[in-house]
Amino acid sequence: MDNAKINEETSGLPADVFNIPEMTVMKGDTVVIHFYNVEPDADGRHSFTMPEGPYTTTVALEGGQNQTITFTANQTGIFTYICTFHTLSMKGQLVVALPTHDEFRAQQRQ
Ligand SMILES: [Cu+2]
Repeated sequence: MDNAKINEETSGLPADVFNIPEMTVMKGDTVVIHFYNVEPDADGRHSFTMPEGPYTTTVALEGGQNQTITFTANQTGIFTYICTFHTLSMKGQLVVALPTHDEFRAQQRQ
């Protein structure tokens, strides 16, 4: 549902940031992250890394590559994601919230 694109060409953001620094999903959601490394050179590496918790993962890409990361958000909480190559500037948070009653009912109907 969310793009964790790094797109310094069009976003106007300084280099080496996630252009989505916070993602909020509901418990039970299937989370699909389209991770693009838009660096022009292959050696401009970035990763999408969740270093701990139930969604621990790391995907490292060279410039120009992209990869889709999919998981089920079955535990609530706030989980940090980083780029292991730029730990100071590339950080974000995944918020997994409890659905409201109406959202829960909508989920059950899917
Ligand atoms: Cu990076």
